[in-house]
Parts: sequence; C-alpha cells; structure tokens
Amino acid sequence: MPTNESNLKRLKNFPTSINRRTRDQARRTLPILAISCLEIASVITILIVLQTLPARAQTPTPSPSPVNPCPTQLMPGQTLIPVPVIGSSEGRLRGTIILSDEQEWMTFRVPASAPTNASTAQCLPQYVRTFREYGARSTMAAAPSGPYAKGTYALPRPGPTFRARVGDLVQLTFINQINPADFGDSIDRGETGRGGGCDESSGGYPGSDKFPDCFHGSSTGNIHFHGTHTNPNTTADNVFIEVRPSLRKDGKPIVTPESVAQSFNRFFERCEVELSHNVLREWPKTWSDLPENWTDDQKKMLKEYDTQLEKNYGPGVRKLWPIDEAQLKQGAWPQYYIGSFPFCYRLPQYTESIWPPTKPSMQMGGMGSAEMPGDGDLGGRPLIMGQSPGTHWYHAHKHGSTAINVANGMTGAFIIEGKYDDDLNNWYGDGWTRTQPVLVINQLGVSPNLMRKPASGGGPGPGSQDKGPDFSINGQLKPVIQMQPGEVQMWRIVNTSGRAGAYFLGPPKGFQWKQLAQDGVQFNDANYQSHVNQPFLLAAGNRADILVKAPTTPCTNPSDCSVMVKNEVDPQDLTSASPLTLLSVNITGQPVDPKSNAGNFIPNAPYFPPFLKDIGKDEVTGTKTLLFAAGPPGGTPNPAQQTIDGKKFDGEVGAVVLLNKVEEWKIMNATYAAPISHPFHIHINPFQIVEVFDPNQILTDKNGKPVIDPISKQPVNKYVFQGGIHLLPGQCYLDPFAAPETWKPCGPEPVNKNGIWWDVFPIPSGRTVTTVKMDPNTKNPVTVNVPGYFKMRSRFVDYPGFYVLHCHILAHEDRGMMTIVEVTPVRTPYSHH
Ligand SMILES: [Cu+2]
Repeated sequence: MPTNESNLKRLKNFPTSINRRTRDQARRTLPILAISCLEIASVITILIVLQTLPARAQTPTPSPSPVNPCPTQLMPGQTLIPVPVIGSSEGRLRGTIILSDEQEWMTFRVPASAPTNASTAQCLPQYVRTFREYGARSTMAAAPSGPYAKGTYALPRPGPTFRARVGDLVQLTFINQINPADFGDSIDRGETGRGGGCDESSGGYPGSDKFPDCFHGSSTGNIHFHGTHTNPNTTADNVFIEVRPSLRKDGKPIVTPESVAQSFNRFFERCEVELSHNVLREWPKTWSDLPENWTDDQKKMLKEYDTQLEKNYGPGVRKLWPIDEAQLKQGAWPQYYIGSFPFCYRLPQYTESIWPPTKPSMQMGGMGSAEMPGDGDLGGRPLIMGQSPGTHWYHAHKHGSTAINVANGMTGAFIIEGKYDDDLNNWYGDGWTRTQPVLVINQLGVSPNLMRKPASGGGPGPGSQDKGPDFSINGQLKPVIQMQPGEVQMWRIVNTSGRAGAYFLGPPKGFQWKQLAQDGVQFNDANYQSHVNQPFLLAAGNRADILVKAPTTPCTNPSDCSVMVKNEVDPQDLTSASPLTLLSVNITGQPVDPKSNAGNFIPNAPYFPPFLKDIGKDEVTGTKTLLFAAGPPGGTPNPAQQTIDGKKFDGEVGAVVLLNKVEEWKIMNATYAAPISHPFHIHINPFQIVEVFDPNQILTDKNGKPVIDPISKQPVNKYVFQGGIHLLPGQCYLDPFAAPETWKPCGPEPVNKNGIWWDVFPIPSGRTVTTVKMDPNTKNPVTVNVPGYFKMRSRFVDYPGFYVLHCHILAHEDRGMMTIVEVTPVRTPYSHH
C-alpha cells in the first residue's frame, strides 16, 4: 500500500491535524517492536501503540469555505449506492467480517455550526475503522472521480447488510486486523497503566472522566446484533467480548480468515448440531466446546501480548490472559481474544399459531422430544417469544469506543426475513422485498466532540461539528433514490447514528407513506392503518420500515421531491432545528398502473405473530425504577455526568429479573442542564410503552398544532406548576411541592392497546420549574426539578444471562450511562423430594 503523504501535502490548505495522525506521522512516533513469539511464528512484530504523546484531537484552522471538495460520489444528488449483502442459504447466515482500517474520504460540514440546508461539505482523507465483508475490502469504493481522479482513498460506507431468515443459524467469522499504528494510543490504555487508561486530547479530555467510563480502546472490536432476541452469552449477542487486533509479523496481521478457517468450520458444524434439537439450547457453554487448537492459539497470543505489555510498560500492567484464566476457572466465558472470534447462535422461530405457547421448543428437527444431556436447565420449556422478522442492525459495542467506532462507520443493517416478507412479496411480486432500498443513516466522523478544544469564547471547537456530523445514507450525503411515477417502494431505514435522532417531517409534496414496522417489529393492522403520512422520529438506534408511494408526475423542482428531517436529541430542539434534506427522489421511467398492486399500499398489514400480543397489566409480576441523569460538565446537580441510578458503569448488575417474568419499568430522566432525551436501549427483548410523562410537553390543539400564548408568542406548556392560574383546555396543574409520584400525565388512563414494540425509546428530559415560593436565604424563587419518564413493559423471556441496557447517545454510553441486566432462571438445582 503506497503512503499518501505526498498526496496529502498537495491538497490545498489541507488541515492535516483535523483527525488523528496520518500513518507516516504515527510511524515516526511509534516504536515498532520486534519480539519473539513462542510457537506461533519465529518473529512477530507487534504494533502495540507505545508513543508517549497522547492521541491528540489537534488544533486545525477552521475552514471558512469548502477548500477541499468532495469526490463526486459524496456530493449531494448522486444515486444511492447499495451496500453489499451477506445472505443466508440453507438455514445459515455464514460470512466473514473483517474489522480493519483504511483511508476514506470523510465529509466535514462547512460551516461547522449547527447544520442547515445551506451548509456545504469539504472532504478530507481520514483513517477510519471499518467492518468489511471478506474478499471485498474497499471494492465498493469505486475510484473517486473529479478532483481526486487517482482513487487513492476509499469512500465511506457501512458494513455489509446481513440478510437471514427467522429460524436461521448465524455463523460469523470475526477478524480484527486493525493496524493500531494508524490510530495513536488506540490499544486499550487501561492495560498499560498509563494516563489512567483514558484517551487524552489537547482539548482537555479526559477531564473528570475516569477509566473505564471514558473514551479508550478503539482498536478493540466486537459485534452487537441490535434487535435480535437470542442468547446473550458466549458466542451469541455477547457485548462483553473484546477482540484485540491481531498481532503482526513483518507488518502483516498473523490472524487471517484462512488461519482460523479450519477451527471455525469445525466449530460451526458442531454448533449447528448442538443448536438443532432445541431452539432454547445454550451452546457453547465453556471453552472446551471450542476447537482446542484455536483456544490454544488464543492462549499463546494472549500471553505473548501480555509479555509485550510488561516489557514495554513494566510491572503494573493489566494482563489479559490471567483474567481469561480466572474466568475459565469460574466456569465463565472468557472475555479477551486476539484477532478472531466465532459468532454462532440461532434466530429463534416461533412456530405455534397461538400464544402463550403450549409445546416445548423442540421443533428444530431431527432429535425427537428427548432433551440433550446438559440441557437440564431448559426443562423442556417452550419458546415464549420468537425473533421478529424485520429491519435490525449491528454495530461495534466495546465500552469506551462505541461512539468513535460507530462514527467511523462500524454499523450495518441486519435484515431478518420471515412471513412478513412473504406476505409483502405475495402482494408486490416474488423477491420484491430484496430489491427495495436499505437506508443506513449515520453521522460519520473521526473524533467525538469532547476530544476537541472548545472555540475561544465557547461553542464548537475547530474540527468539531455542532449537533454532530451531517446525516449520511450508506455513506453518501443527500443521495437520490429512483422511483417510477406512481410506484410503491419499501424503505428500510436504520438510524445508526451515535448521537442525533432524525425527525422525519412527513412525506414530500405529492408522496404518501405508510409505516409498516418500528425497530424491526411489524405493526399490527390497526397501527398500520393509522400510520399514514405521519412525521416520525428515529432516535439513535431506531428503525422504521415504510411503504412510500411516488406521485404520478415528476417534481418540477428537485426540492419538492426531498425527504426532509430535523436533527434532534430532544423535542425542544425541533423549534430551532432547520429542515435538512436527507435524500431526494428522482421520478423517472414508465408510470406504474395505478390499479396494479405495484401502485398501491398492501391493503392489510402482513401476518402478525401471536407472540407480539400486548402485555396486559395482569401479566406484570414485578416493577423497577431506573434513573438516567446527565449533569453539566463538572457541575451540579450531578457532577458525575452520565449516570444510571447515580452510578457510572462499573461492571455490577444494575437490574435482576427472573427468567420468563414480565416487568413494568419506570425509566426516568433527571437531566436539567440542557434538554436531552437519552435514548434508552435494552438488548435481547423489545418492550412496549404504556405511559409517557414529558414535563416540557407543549400543549397542542385538536389538530395537533402547538397552542401559542397570545402575549408572549411562545408555545404554551401542557403542565403548569403554578397554582391558582386559569388553565386552558388540556392543561394540567401539578403541585411542585407535592410528592414527586404525583407528577405524571393527566387525563384519562391510557388504553394500552395495539402497543408498538421498541428497542430504543427516548426518555423525556427533565424540567426545572420556578415556583412562587421565595428562598429566604438567597431571596430567589425556589426551583424544583421535575424528571421526565416513560413506563415500559417487557417480557424477559427465553434467554437467561447477562446483557446491558444503556443510552444510545454512544458518547454517553462510553462515559458510563450503561448498566447490566441479569436474567436468571427460576429453577434451582435442588430437589424437594
Ligand atoms: Cu444519553
């Protein structure tokens, strides 16, 4: 691979320091070690990053105009480039994901202040970490044309789209070949014992952040399968797995798809057999279930890694192998790996036509009704909830680097097909759903804003982008989708951004849309029929499937055919946020017959699985309250900043639930310094919302329009905290001095019917209320903080184990807004007889 230094220098006004160091810069400051390595190889060069300089965010000069134009493919108005697909066949999704890095053209908004539709972008080559399908690294990035005809750099794009079917086995070879030398200090500094373990920047980061709740370890990888209902343990949706980059020999990674193929194929074959007789079977359970030559290799490489750590940093380093070893001794699944990991798990299929289920979950073929030895914990119990077919996704989930890794583009769509697709294809034609656009939204970037120095006088510092980077789709800015006049398409939209929600303002003029699914879970017919042409919010992590119907005539003005969104992290942002073009539609080709199926919305929602039955009040067996809070930097009331129940993530269990129980949780938000609706996300099981209390809610009239105060010209609040004043229709008085439990939505009890299933839902922000009472000491009015909240119900069914819940603003997650859920079987090993 040629170095790009000379090209970089030729670029006019190139702010070389906008990102982390270039490869050449890194090489100059990083000692490269030659070491000996047991039996793996004679001499291996490990690029553990050793430089004493911190990973700087640096100090570029802000550009007043786009001096570095973007390659044509990244300019607005280009046809949407589809993402490569890894599909399943014969009941298995088999593929290889390479976590690596490359130089890509990244876009930077100009000016960097809050995005408007008049903002432009400049492009700079940046090192980013990528998820790529094996054998196709960078091939989708067609050689850029225009000012960068040389095609030296790749174009940004998400990881490949996975397409599997409910019931399939997922068998993924995960390889980490990141070159840590391309990213200063990206090896977990926690184990080197330096700098407290956190990344550092000239912007003053980490400040009061403390390891492990700080940005760190961005060359470590894993995959979270967001939206899967499956086993959270061992080789399934296990986010505690940390795969360090491969060791290197002669500059090349020694762990390759080929080097693990034999072991992994053997493992996948056995996994298939083990998981075939019972959909709830948990396997593998221990390392002895894995091929010995692979675990032996892991042990050797981990030890070698530790040896190097100690050699470079002296005693006091945090070695990895002893941790794995201790976990093995406890019968736990080890956490640390070098270079590779095999994911193997099943997407469970619910096969009964009624709910609750009556039969034990033995339908997976072949083995009759006998339980396998070692399945004693299952007790022949039935599968209670199947995997919902729909638009799910995957992303990097290493605590401390989720924000940077997701911003680099380590996300992808995970489409799980089922009867949902069959019914759509019966209406629209065979294989139709596979031809429809998959839109992976992201805010691509190279450094979290906190890593950067604020501008003198406050505000976003050089290189940072207020409200986060611009929304891209499949890596492109404002791309174009082609539609025939009158055609109906299905858009699967995933907001994989680590920060902002995309608030869709409604269909463009002449278009219609109808929502089919939320967060990968389809709507029942009542919800399908009622969600026509509505605006909707996709918070970070949310998905929507919508049917979109094009007008019969092309748009005279391209902007008439644009889908507009607003960038928001709280509904209060919507008043000031400007409408942004997310994408445009080009209406072209043969008009679709308006009487044909292709020109009409499917009349009824696809088959609705029985396991998605609304969770009734009588089903609830337990309740919990969780309090999310974010304080101003270093300030009060919560100097610890991003917390859940007053704590940052510390590896302790924050919520214990018995397996197959149903709980109702009140998720509160005590954030007051700035309006932030933290998007609550929980792994493994989706949930239904039964109550929402937003103390900042605006009063709306019967048409849904905000009620404006005739004197102040400001929107009127729904909740009034001042007694004795005349209430408008729909307004409610809440006593700020009464018990906080009395602060709740007013009006009739919600019906809780036709509930939508979510796996991410924003918690309404808190409100600081100024009361009429005076504080005798300060002589100021007393203020009271009123938290926002929602209540959700979830069935914690089928899969015991440890998994996480967290804020899906990923910088918050990295900085501590995460905790562990433990779902534990009811049954003990003891007998009463
Ligand atoms: Cu948050």
